[in-house]
Amino acid sequence: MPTPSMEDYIEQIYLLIEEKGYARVSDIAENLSVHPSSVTKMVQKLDQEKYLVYEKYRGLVLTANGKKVGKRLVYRHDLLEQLLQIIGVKEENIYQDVEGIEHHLSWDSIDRIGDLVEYFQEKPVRIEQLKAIQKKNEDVEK
Ligand SMILES: [Mn+2]
Repeated sequence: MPTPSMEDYIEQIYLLIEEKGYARVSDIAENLSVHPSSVTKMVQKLDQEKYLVYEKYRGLVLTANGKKVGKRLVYRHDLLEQLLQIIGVKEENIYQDVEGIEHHLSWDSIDRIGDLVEYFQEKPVRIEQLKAIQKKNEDVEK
């Protein structure tokens, strides 16, 4: 099992390779707001644990397992963003909140949240009903 920090790296590497076709140490460092030397260290660790293959002058490639894990981590992140959007969390809070919670839920909870998101998406009237409750609670707070 990757640690939360390893998960952040695998997730970013997966996204970069999806977007650009490759993941450079400098891009990973920028996206995670860390020093490039930290990236090099973590990349070596991820190489040892067989999530990727790292060659200093040729860049890095995810292994089959690294891709599988990366795909699941990106799915988890996107799903949690969808959940927060549906329940009406302000756009400016969504990314940071997901970064804060994503590592701390079991896959059981993730799958149940998947059901919940589907529940709302299946019938948009359910989202409207939730909004009506929020409106009522906001009025009470005022
Ligand atoms: Mn994330």
